[in-house]
Amino acid sequence: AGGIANAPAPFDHGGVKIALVNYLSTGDFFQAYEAGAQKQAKALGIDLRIYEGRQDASQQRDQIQQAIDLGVAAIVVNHGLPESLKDVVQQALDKGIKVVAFDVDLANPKVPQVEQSDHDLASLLLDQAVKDNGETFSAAYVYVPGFAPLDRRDQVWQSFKQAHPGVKEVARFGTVDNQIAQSVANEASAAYRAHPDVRVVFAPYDEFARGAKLAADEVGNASKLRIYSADISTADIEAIRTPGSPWVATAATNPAVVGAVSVRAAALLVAGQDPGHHIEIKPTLITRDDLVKNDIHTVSELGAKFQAFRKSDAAQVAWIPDANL
Ligand code: SR1
Repeated sequence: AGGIANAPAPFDHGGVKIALVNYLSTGDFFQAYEAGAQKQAKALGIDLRIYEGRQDASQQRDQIQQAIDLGVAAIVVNHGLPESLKDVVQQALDKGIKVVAFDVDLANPKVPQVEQSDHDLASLLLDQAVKDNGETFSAAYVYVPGFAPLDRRDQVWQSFKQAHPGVKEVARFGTVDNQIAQSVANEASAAYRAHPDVRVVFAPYDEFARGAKLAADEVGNASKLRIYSADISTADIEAIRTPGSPWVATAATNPAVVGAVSVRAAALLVAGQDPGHHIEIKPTLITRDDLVKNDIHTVSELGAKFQAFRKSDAAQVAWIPDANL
């Protein structure tokens, strides 16, 4: 790949190798994240090596080791289990390789952390849940501990319940076993049958919301439920828009933008520039009413309405070309 005129070294010559090492790769969010990372890499003349994630901590460690051996200039670590990554990431840093983490807290001052402002994301959803359902309702909560974004969203859910004593969490379940949506649907069906009073499902990951919706369709309680999720994809938009769908709102960024930001942060480090330690991409609340009123069917149509779905200023400087997402 060629160099970029007026870019600092080594981007003025091109051919910079960067690795994107994933823990999770399946599902709309992660596919769009990778596509955004790839587009930003192309615009920067970066040779991006993508290592697929199979939710396997030891495989992810091996892949980081492989990236080190390949002599990459930087590694973007996308999700993962901190305890299995910290030492191998330190080995990369010791060799002068730059590291950026998306949604995994490596607790290392040399590793910038990219996140989607998860506290804001959960607050937007829960404020909307109160607007739609009032202060008193029985809720089902979909959660799997150990994932940084889900843990941050969980902190907001715990404080929300304390501040809203009329909200009762009557069921909690969750899994990231493949296929995630179908596995969650199996658990959700059992929960809906055991707790017919559930009116709200807080499912802050789109695969969870898809499962919660599938279960409602199967159990036949969709007309009594409202599901609040995180994330957005074109398939999610169609599921939310379906007449009678219980999935009424989501709080989301464009994952392609998040992927592009992650690569830009790595590029800045490689160029000896500081992207900041905490890099946040702010989410937007999207309700079914917004989608229907504005006749939005795809993520790119969403971008026409909300600027935040087209680009972010995070880790952006003049010499970095637009990713053209
Ligand atoms: C299993 S963690 C899933 C979350 O990671 C990203 O932050 C997405 O927003 C998704 O909800």
